[in-house]
Amino acid sequence: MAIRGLYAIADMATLSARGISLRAYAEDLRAAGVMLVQYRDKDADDEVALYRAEEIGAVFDGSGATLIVNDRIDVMLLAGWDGVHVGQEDMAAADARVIAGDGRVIGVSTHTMQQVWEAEQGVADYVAIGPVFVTSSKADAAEPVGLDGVRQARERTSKPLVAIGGITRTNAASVIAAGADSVAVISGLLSRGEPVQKVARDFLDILR
Ligand code: TZP
Ligand code: MG
Repeated sequence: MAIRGLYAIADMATLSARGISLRAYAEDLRAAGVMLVQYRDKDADDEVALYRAEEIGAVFDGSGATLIVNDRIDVMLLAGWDGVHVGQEDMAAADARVIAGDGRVIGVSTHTMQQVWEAEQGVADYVAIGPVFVTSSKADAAEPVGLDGVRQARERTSKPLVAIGGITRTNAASVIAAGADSVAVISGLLSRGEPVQKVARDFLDILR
């Protein structure tokens, strides 16, 4: 499991709003060499979510990339994906571990230092802290924790630390310098007038 560098999120609501097809987005990420991808889809019913996961899976087949589903452990199992990401209001990481078994990746979202500490004690494989900066990709996002929040989270966990929220090519290096192992990005990969593949390559270069 390599939770480091660019963690590209395929957020279906964001892609739809921008008129980008999921397949085209996934193909761009793969062509750029992205090795860590999350499929996030808050609106799809079960059948559609599984279909979309399989579509992404087909694009990344043979790439060795780590594929993680947001929320839907059933989709992870049925699509044969590598892991699931759960938030504070989702299935507990310990319960996800019972279903997923030891061979899968479980990530957990945190928004406070107390939650980071709890995640450090628990069974999750990595800890996500955020939002780091202001974000418009999550309607119910908590207050940004800033770079200082990343530093404090780093002090509280030895697990791979993923930073999320408002991360761009401009601020990504500062987030890593603050202690994150990986940056999870939705809108920062979608720059009008620039191909996703190019933006993803920029991120990979910055994070190398
Ligand atoms: N959790 C905390 S912030 C966020 C999530 C899912 C959204 C990140 O999106 P963006 O566009 O990279 O700020
Ligand atoms: Mg969730």
